[in-house]
Amino acid sequence: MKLNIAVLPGDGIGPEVTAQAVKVLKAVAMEFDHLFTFQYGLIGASAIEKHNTPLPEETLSICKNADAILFGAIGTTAYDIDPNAKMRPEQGLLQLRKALDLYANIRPVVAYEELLNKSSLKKNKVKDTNLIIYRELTGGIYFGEKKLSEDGNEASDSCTYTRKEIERITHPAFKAAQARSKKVTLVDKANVLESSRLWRRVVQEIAPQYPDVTLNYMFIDNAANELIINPKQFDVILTENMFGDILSEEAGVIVGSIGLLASASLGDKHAMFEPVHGSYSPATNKGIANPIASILSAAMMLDHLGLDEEATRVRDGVGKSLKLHITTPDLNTKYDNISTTKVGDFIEDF
Ligand code: GGG
Repeated sequence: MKLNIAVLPGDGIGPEVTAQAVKVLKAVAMEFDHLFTFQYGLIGASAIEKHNTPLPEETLSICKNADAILFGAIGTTAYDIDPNAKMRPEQGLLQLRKALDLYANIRPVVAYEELLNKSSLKKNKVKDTNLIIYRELTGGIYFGEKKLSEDGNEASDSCTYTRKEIERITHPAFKAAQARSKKVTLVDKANVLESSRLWRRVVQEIAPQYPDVTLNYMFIDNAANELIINPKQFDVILTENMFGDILSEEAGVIVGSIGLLASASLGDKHAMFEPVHGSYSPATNKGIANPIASILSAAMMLDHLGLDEEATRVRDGVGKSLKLHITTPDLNTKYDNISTTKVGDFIEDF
């Protein structure tokens, strides 16, 4: 199979972890006799530095013409601490999601048997956790109107959702539940927010089309608590953009490290794959960043492209690395000095 993959390493630890995923994809192409070509593009802080925009036209064009996109991470401390920055690296990622209409962000959270003692939670609470977050990705407060008064003393961000935006993420979430444990939990703040009440109305209207799936509801504050107290109760979590962003980062606590969580961002025409974690600037080039989230994102890409056997080969490599403690320091208490590259090498050679 011939595939054209766009690679956007981004900022901070993004380039290091993405390099490991590309290495693994190259090994898979060799082993299974595929031809994968990789086209690189700048995005985020590195793009601002070179092109004075977080999402250059050239990058967008590479992505539009690719079969799939592998994304790293975005943002740097310099921008994080400067509230007056005229441009922000994160705009590059948000603009890209919008331009490609990547509305469904799918984030699996699966507890590895080998890592049960790495979780901050008790083993018996974590064991058998297997949930998936369906996060709406192109609407809500991240894309709403932003205002700052002239005197700089008042600011607002508005949260808007349309029926269509809710419908098009609700269907894939229910379909996913049908193939899993047949339970959808809609996470919202319907006791306070009008936009959440629209979510409830639309999801309640769609639910009867999936009679084998049970729908229940949870307010975001309660869900943040329940995710830690009893993660096993969840199957598919369906939620809006910002709540999904926060809940999926929280889920890193369950599995032992945010460095394990992968994601797919899907639209009707394009597909992008990226680790849940951000750019974690302080760790840049120290060799301590966990590449597994990026490598598992590459596995999700292979799944999406119908290369199931290849995806399994990558996941088996990850499983073996965890079993043998070939992991970066966020997970490793057994060996010192297992670097980002060494983990990538192991999974590449597996
Ligand atoms: N790989 C994910 C990443 O770079 N996240 C940084 C970030 O700020 N993301 C915003 C978002 O996911 O909405």
